[in-house]
Amino acid sequence: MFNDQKILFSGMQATGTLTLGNYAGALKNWVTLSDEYQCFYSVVDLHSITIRRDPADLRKRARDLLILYIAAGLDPEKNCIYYQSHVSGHAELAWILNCFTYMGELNRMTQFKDKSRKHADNINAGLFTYPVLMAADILLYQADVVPVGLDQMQHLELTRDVAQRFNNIYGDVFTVPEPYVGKTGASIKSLQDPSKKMSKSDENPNASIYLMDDPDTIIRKCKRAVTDSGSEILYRDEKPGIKNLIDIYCAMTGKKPEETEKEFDGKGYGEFKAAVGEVVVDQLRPVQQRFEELSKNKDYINRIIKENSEKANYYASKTLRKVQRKVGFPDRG
Ligand code: ATP
Ligand code: LTN
Repeated sequence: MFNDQKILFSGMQATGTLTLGNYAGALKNWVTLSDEYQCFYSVVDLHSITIRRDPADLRKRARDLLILYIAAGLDPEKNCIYYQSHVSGHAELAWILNCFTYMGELNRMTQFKDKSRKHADNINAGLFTYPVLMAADILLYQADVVPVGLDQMQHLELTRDVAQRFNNIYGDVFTVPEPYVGKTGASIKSLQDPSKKMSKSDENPNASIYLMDDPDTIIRKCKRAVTDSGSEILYRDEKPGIKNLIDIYCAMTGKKPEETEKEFDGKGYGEFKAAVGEVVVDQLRPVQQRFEELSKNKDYINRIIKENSEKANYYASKTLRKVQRKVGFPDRG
């Protein structure tokens, strides 16, 4: 499509304030991957309205998220950073793919089951077909790889199945994407309950470190993180609290768990927790500073939004036109 680089697509919802889990498990890897791939990173706002949102709040969070992508180190001149709602092809392709996805497949999606339990008063059709929109996001850009957390793997499998099904009928229309699960930081857990993942929608603010938390708050949250009985810094499944803190430390420093165990051999939980807090503060400081600067630079951000949405629309419509032709819609002359 562009040069000989492979294509990568990923996206995040602007549903809350990003956590360290989102950063370590997604954003940080995105930055590394952006050297190797031609990347599309979307703020997936169409997905966001599957749950009722306050409009002003959604608009603000979506813009902050887009700025955060850049603040985290993604070059917006090189990567296509854009709002999903600015490219109508996502919704158009999603409709077509809806007609190639079975109810039975969607019924099996665990995220749908979880979210319908959580939002029992608003189990809308969008929530049900959410994975089809996600498939459209990916297939629209003919993505070769999709970095996702393990929680999204089922959706990616569905995307592959739908792409293959479509290709079997109409010939090679879609690239069948491969998942990419990062080596480090695959799953950061809640600081208050290490059996759950750290999540931006967690109601307990002490459970998550937010990317915009100030240093004192970060240090305090790390100190208060639940730990296990015993006193040694060991990377063991039986010690999920300490294991999680080691994962955080490793994600921030690039060190391995064994190295971390050695580094803190003979030291106590208190000292280790303080060290975790410090490395998180050090990592997040430049991101926070850049976010503040970029947020003030409205003209620059507006230009990025405009240019990148044009770029995304260009590539999206190429695929969309092809798909429309294949299924039998009339030519546009
Ligand atoms: P929500 O609470 O709204 O479901 P979330 O915090 O779980 O949000 P998502 O929007 O589902 O986050 O995910 C955005 C990206 O961050 C995905 O790639 C996901 O895999 C990754 N991610 C989310 N939470 C974690 C985590 N705790 N550890 C590692 N990666 C994570
Ligand atoms: N469902 C994903 C966000 C998402 C996505 C995508 C990720 C929407 N479309 C396409 C990768 C590729 C989530 O909630 N993390």
